[in-house]
Amino acid sequence: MSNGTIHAETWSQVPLAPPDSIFKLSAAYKDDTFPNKVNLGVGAYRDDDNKPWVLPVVKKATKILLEDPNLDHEYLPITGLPSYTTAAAKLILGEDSPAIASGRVSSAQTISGTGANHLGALFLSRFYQFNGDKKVYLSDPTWVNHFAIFRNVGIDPLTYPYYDPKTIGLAFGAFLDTLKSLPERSAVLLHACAHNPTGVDPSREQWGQICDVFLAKGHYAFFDCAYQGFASGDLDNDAWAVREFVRREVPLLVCQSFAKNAGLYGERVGALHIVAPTVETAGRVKSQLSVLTRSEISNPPAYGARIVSLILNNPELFDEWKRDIKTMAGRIIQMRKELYKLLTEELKTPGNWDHIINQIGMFSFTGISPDQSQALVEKAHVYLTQNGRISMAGLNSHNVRYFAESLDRAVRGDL
Ligand code: PLA
Repeated sequence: MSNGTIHAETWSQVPLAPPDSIFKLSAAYKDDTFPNKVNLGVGAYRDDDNKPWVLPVVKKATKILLEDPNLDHEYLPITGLPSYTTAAAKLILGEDSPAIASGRVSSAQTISGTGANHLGALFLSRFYQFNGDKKVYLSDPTWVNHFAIFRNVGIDPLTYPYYDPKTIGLAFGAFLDTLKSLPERSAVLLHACAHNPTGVDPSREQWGQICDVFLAKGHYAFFDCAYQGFASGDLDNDAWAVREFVRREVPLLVCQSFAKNAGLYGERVGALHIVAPTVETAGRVKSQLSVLTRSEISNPPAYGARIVSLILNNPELFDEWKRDIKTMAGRIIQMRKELYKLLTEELKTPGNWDHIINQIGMFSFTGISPDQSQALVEKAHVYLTQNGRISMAGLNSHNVRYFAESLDRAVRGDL
């Protein structure tokens, strides 16, 4: 039965969605013909010539992989490449992790960090014994996609105070008080390191106090770790909070991504690790991760996981990778220093800019207003998210001065 009217009305009720707040910036930047345009939107590493950087260790691993006579294109197991997930768990939880030693970690390979967040959220939605309605508490602010990821699986995302605009730092007192006031056994998302978008992380002492509250209230820690290595340049350092929570036996899971630290953005290499209280529980958890994965993606993509597996399981490649990470983290730290110097010493931009050097990781939360951000995009061809977040990796020795001058003018209202 063909009916033109019905056909024309199909999907007529679908509302037009706005473009993605982060990826729309990459598209606009690409289309912009202004020679001095600057892309500080998406958190993707660029070298000093503004080029995507294929890590030398990734090039080596790729060569090994392609020359392997046994390479085939079969399906991976449903929960992923075992040599990858096992090594990935060790990378985040630690070589000597008590949870790994006692067989209490259930790991599944995921479609990068986003897939790990999704699978973790889906697992919680199905199996977590929520204290009342399904809710998760996210830092205010957080990676904007967290909201949609939890809503997609029927978990209501709420926020806890995290960032204090007055100090451009952590709102630690309010954060801790809120954790204490939440219902027992609340699910709380924590950024493992290099908080996105603020670049503000708790100190070790503060993490200790956060952990105390999690234990006292029986909260569930949903760790998102998309930037291991990017905060300090050291993989172990950046995993400290997660390992401390595991050591103190807070119930938790970790979402892991190799997009940033291995520069494998498009390969979508990630993992979800759920730390269970017993080996027996871990087995049941893993069986359900398998069922969920099977119905959603059947089994994960092989290529990126094979590359990361080669790097993690070969001591020489692993050492080389650590050097590559230091190169990336080091360049970002250098850019922080240069930007800070330009704003404070040369341009004498009004305001305090200490946060530029105090914040860590891929991003800086500049503290400028949405209007000032908008002016930078529209008038200076500097692309950044409306909340004033800049991806430090988009700055380099050639454009940092142009950016500093544009920011200075935006702050003075001269753009
Ligand atoms: N978690 C956090 C906190 C992130 O910032 C990102 C990526 C992810 C997870 C997911 O990354 P993946 O799926 O690529 O592993 N955030 C980026 C990109 C870099 C994005 O928005 O997807 C960002 O610019 O915020």
